[in-house]
Amino acid sequence: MAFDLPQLSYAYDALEPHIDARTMEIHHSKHHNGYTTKLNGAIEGTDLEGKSIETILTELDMANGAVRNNGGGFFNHSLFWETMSPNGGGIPTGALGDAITEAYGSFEGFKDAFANAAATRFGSGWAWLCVHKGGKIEVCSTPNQDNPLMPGVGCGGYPILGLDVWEHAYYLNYQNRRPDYINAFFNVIDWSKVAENYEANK
Ligand code: MN3
Repeated sequence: MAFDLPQLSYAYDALEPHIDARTMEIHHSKHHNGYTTKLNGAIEGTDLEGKSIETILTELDMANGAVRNNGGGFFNHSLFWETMSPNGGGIPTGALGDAITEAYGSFEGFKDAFANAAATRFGSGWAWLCVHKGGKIEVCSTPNQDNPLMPGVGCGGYPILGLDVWEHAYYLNYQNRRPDYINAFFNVIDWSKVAENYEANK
């Protein structure tokens, strides 16, 4: 019962010019594939084998570096790919749109908070939009491949949107200009998928 590298629902060049094809190819076929293979190696023959990735991360022993890094890497990238689309962008509506307005005053207020979380994450990590039980949303960030499902990361709820701010996610196209990459990300966010994640986990 090993984990499989998820296939993308769009081509590597589909998110251009916002995210370039070469970055997408390396990111998915090398980085994400590597996390997947190493996660499978780390859980093989242990009592974690056969559990869902959500259960593995929620119950994680944070001292288990191999599962923390590679289980996080597997989950985080899977969420990342599925919440982007060549037809993305725009502004969320419905219950998710309402929750964003309630928490941040407006979509622009949310965008500023999310972009700030992504820009100020020192070194490598992720920015998140999470939903808490009851429907409240929260923006936060974590280092490395940690994520909000893991215990004690100081960032709670269920992640429904994540932005990878490791240099491997943007360096070929944006070099050191992380804020430009963050801004471009908003053009490819698939808000219908994020809303689906919100409804499923609120
Ligand atoms: Mn990455």
